[in-house]
Amino acid sequence: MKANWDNIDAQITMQKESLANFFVHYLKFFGGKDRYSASELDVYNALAYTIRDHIIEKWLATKVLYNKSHSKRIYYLSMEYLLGRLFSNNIINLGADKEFREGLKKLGVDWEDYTPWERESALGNGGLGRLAACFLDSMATLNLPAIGYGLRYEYGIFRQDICQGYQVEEPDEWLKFDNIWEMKRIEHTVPVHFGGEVETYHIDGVEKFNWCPSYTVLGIPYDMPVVGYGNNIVNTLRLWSAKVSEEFDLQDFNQGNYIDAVSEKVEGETLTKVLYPDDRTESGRELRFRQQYFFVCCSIQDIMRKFLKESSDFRDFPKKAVIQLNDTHPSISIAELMRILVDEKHLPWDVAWDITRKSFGYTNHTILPEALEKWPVEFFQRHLPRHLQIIYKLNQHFLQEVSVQNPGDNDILRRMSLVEEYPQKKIRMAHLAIIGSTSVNGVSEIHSEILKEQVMPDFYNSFPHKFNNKTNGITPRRWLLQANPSLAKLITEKIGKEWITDLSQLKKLEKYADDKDFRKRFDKIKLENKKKLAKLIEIETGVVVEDDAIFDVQIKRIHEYKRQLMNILHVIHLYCELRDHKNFKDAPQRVFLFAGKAAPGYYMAKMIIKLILNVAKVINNDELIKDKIKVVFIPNYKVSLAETIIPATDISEQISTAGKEASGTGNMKFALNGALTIGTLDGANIEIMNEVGKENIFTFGLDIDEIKAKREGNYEPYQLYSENPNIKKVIDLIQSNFFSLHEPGIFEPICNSLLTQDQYFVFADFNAYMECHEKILQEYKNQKQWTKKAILNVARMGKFSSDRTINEYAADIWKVSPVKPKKGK
Ligand code: T68
Repeated sequence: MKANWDNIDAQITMQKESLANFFVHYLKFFGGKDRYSASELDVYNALAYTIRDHIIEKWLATKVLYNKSHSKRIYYLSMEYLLGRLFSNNIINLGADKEFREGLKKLGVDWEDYTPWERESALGNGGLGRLAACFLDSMATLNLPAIGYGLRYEYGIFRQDICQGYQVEEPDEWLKFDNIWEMKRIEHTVPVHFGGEVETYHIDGVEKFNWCPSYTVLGIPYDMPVVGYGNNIVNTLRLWSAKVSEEFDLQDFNQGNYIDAVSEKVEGETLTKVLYPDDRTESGRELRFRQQYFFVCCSIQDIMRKFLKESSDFRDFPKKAVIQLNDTHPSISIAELMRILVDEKHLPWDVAWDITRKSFGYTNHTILPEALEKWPVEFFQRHLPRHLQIIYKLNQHFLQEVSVQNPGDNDILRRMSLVEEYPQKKIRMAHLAIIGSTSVNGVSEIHSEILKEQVMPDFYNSFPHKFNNKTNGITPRRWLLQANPSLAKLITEKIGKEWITDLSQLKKLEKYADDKDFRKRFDKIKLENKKKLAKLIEIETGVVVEDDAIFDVQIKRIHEYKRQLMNILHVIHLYCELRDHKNFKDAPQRVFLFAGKAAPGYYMAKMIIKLILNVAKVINNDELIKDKIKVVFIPNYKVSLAETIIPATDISEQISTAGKEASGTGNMKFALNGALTIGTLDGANIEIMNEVGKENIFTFGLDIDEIKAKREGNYEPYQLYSENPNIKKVIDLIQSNFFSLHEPGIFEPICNSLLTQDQYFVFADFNAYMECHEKILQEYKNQKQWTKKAILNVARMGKFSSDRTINEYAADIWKVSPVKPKKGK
């Protein structure tokens, strides 16, 4: 009998009346549970499956819509996605919030009670991974035909435990229970080859290459839906998982080589076991290199498969596909696409190169030299011998062009080469990404300028047209609508709900900054959010803080350039002042809140955590200061924690050494939720200042030119220490073991590094930072003015929606327009 697809395709619409039935169905027949046996996790699962059904209808329809449109596709390649929890986000984006609540009412189930049961997806380190997640949300919301590609790490970023004040890393077993938001797509499994050697042969006198790899791993895709806000669009995030092919094993098994076969299998499957927890510092590990190729090879095959459904003429490829590289991590794609076009599709080299260059865009996220990826040539020789040949040939052609343009200048050849010769022969992945892309962008105005002027000036001179800026943004759906529902409601009540998809609408709030009643409600919401945070702090750390304290917050990866150290030194300074002058008056309590993970191998960062925790212990228990300061370090920073902390914050610490933070996106989330920023003139802080107005942000410290001058002059931190009594007092106190009575000397490396090098100019900016905080405290006393400023911050954050960012990528780089269903369909 022939299936009747018209009937099968008929949509099962999820009415609020039927929701309860779906839920009960899942709980009973899928979960096998009833009122006696169902746990909270079972209820969560049944709720999530119910929502998933709703999503799948739209997912299928979106695929049909895109296929019919024959539009060019956007392929976003990122080794990291920090999605956070998806349950609430999906419900909100579907617009099913109210239906779901009402539909389940008769069962007495409130879905919001079950959100903590979802295991958070944390397949990323920090800003770069979270940006990718915001971009997915915006691309879906803007009807852009985009697919995100990534890796399905079995273990995401480690869980951070604190043991006697030290960070301890524990595995993040996020897949331990069912992952309801993924669907295995076994039919799209692809092979990935490694190792072996390259044979040369000739056809009609033309030299050809045949890569004979030594082993093969399979890439199995798992698809996750990306729900657009209120537009019935559901895009796809495809994550690859590694598995060793069975036929391959069998050969070895049959030869009696059981142990080797099994260890090879384990070896192959370790490829996607774990996310590398090092952000910004390249650990240069071979497994990471293989992970990158595995990722790229799976994704490019999938992209090719999709392309071939549309056309068989590869010259059309750039018209049908654009591949955006999220940092250099997936940049081997450029060599991989060349290999496919030249070796497998037998296109002439120049034609292949033309296609390749037109198809890629590259986003740079950092200028820290230690984060610019370079892979040893021997890794290529061992695992990707053909790719190495291709890179050498690309380099040869490229350097020929450079030398034509710069006759006699050997130095420029050395600087621009894809190959670094000394001290070890390495491939410079950023150079490959630049020559292989149509567009190279930075993530804030200042960062894009630094990229052109200081990091890649030779490339900028050769290809000025490629370089551009795309200032980062954040999704207002997660970072306001979901994280701060009361504020979102107040805003909607005043200006309507258009701001959710057009954040520039927030401008209309400006007039309410002078409205007493509005300010009162705004303050009340902040206070409620603070109460929630105070509870969380007590649960997580045991520290009791006052609900109406000033919450001063620095939450982000722990890194010297981000200067958590300057923050805690300043806290120690305030503590000394309080002890010395006992000037408590009726000053409000100040809570200095920190959270963030340190890379497991980053000793200094770990010691900074230890210092914060030790200082917290002393200050929080010192009765002499009458609880005027509390210091809190909340362990295991993650997206869901940020969602509680940010809406409760008064002061957002964005204090990196000028020139070091490419953009920052936390800064945007705080300001959008009405926190005032204390920040350096770095990354997106500068653009935030330009939007909110100088009078509504607290900036301080050396700017990039001044930092540069200091670095080039002879900066002597020791002199600053001996001349500045505030700095001296703080450092002497640490060195006296006041905060480390039981572990004397443990903070010597920190003090030493500051006194002898102070690479990130903590001492140089200390006074300015201190004075800025004094100003903040004065201004906080005038609550009316403060709230006014906070409201103006919210009102002027329109620019920092990731919708704006993605619209710019789509228009300037990708040349892709939204795909909308035809009216009446
Ligand atoms: C961040 N970079 C930037 N890198 O530091 C931040 N690196 O200023 C910016 O806002 C953000 O990117 C988004 O553009 C990172 O987060 C990494 O996480 C990373 C991970 C692995 C290797 C290198």
